Amino acid sequence: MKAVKIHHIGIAVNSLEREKFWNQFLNVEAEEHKEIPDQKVKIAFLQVGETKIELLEPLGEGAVSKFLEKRGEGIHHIAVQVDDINSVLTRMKEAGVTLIDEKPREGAEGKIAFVHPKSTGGVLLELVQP
Ligand code: CMX
Repeated sequence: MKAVKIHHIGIAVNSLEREKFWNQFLNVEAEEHKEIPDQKVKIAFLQVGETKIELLEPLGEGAVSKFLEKRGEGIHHIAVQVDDINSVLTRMKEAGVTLIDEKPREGAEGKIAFVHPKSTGGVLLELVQP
């Protein structure tokens, strides 16, 4: 198993209107907008080279609304693409890493699992296997 790349960086925003900044100054357009009701977010994906920026606007009370209340807008998570998410999760679990998802679930971009920031040096980590 190997980390393939930074798949995306999630930024919590009060409104997806923030994407205008990326349009205006960096010439990046959102490739897709999506609502993910079970995660209580609306997202915009902006492709920047090999990596995406995922803007996350809360859709009711959930992880992102809580983050915004506590910390304000900012980087919410970093998503690393891996080629074998099950094997990474198994090895992390065996090593006592705090997993939010012990098994992968279906996310916007394929199989995903979150790892708690307390095991990663304060950054919420998302594993993605498209
Ligand atoms: N990044 C870094 N630290 C974070 C954090 C984040 N995104 N969210 C919370 N924390 C910190 C808190 O500030 C807190 O720190 P202190 O103890 O120093 O105060 C600590 O982690 C624990 O916080 P908590 O209040 O116990 O836990 P929360 O209820 O805030 O939940 C988390 C935190 C990460 C477990 C929860 O947000 C979660 O399960 N996230 C995974 C799912 C998710 O984020 N979905 C939204 C995105 C979906 C998508 O991209 O599609």
